[in-house]
Amino acid sequence: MTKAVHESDNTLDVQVAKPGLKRPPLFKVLLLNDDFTPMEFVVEVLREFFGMSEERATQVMLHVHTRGMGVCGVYSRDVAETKVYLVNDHARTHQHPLLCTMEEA
Ligand code: TYC
Repeated sequence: MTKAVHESDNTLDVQVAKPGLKRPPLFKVLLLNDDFTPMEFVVEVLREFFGMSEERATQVMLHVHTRGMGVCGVYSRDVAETKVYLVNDHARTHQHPLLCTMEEA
């Protein structure tokens, strides 16, 4: 509860706080296009880390290839951060420049 005392006229405003239960934010995990990562590697990443079918992974890969970036999925902050870390680590391990990032949905 917030109280504002006005000493000039001895009045008191009282504001009842709203219940503090905001929904936690969601985050989009994004894949960025580049000129070097093989298409087949990107499809494997989408299958392995985002549970996509071959068909869906191919659609998303081609979307990223033609539009520059695309959404792999929407997750809580912790899950999104982990996916970004794992995908970037996997790409680096295989010496591909593929980049994954996240933004609030
Ligand atoms: N543009 C890449 C190529 O022509 C393919 C690619 C697709 C790379 C999606 C990254 O996130 C990406 N080999």
